[in-house]
Amino acid sequence: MTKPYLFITRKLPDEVVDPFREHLDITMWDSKEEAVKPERLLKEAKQADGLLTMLSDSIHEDVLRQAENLKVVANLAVGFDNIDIEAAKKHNITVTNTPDVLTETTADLTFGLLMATARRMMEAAAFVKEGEWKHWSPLLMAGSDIHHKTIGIVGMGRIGEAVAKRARGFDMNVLYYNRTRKQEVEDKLGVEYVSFDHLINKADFVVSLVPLTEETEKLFNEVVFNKMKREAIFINVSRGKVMDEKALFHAITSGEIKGAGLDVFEEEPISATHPLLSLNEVVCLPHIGSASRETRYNMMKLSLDNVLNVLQGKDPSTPVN
Ligand code: 8YV
Repeated sequence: MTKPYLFITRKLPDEVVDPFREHLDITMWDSKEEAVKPERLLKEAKQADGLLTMLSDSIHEDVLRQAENLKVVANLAVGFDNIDIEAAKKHNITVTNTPDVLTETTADLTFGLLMATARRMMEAAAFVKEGEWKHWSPLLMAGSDIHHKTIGIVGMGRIGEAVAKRARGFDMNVLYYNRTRKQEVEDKLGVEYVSFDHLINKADFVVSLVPLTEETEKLFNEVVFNKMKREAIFINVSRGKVMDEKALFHAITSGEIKGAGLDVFEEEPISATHPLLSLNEVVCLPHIGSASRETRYNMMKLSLDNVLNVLQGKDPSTPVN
């Protein structure tokens, strides 16, 4: 009997993929540098039973319509804004994601980025490395305190809750805004539900953890940055398109806010000439929220399990649609 065909849009480690070869005929895109080209992706989608995709693969209606055998798209991410979920439903294609396994790891990175930005760690490390540390002075690389400050979390999902837990460990006052109020999180962690405007006005650290949707696109814009405290630090670990980068650049350079820690950008990857990279007050990371070895292995394993389950007629453990 022929095995179902799975195309994986990046090279994953053989030790993760090989055990699945017993049940699946698997091809992986093998360039380590380049993303799979849309033409190749379409060609594969037309013949595949399953696709294992990354955020940078755009799986839109046009691909799904032509993918006659396709039964499952397993996205190696908790977010799925790269996939047209409505079109997948229409064509009876199951979409899965990787929630839970990346929650704590992404919260670690979020808090680390907040600390690195507030305490100017990247700037200070570069200062030492470049041989600039010639003497001590009272305000050398002085940053902002974190403990006992107010953090405003926009988007109280699983990762939001895990960030709130870390913030409480630092004796921070935690405000949050979410479409729906989370009473159980309030009871458990002593966090306070406020309006978006209140949060923007009061928070010393504004942390974006919202998914990218029509409602959240450019949610953090000129008007919003303008309402933040002058000492506020903006942290974005969700999606670049929820912020207006030009407005952010302007807000920092004109002193409307203090700085930003960014793991995501409007268009990724960014080049070395990106204007935000020229600012000492901004720490930029290459979208590594979930990038610990342990978590990435768990995400890959979960995605492959989801593919196999769907192709064997079983329910995947983390379906989106
Ligand atoms: C991705 C992410 O895992 O899960 C998400 O939604 O943004 C990251 O954790 C990473 O970009 C790989 O696709």
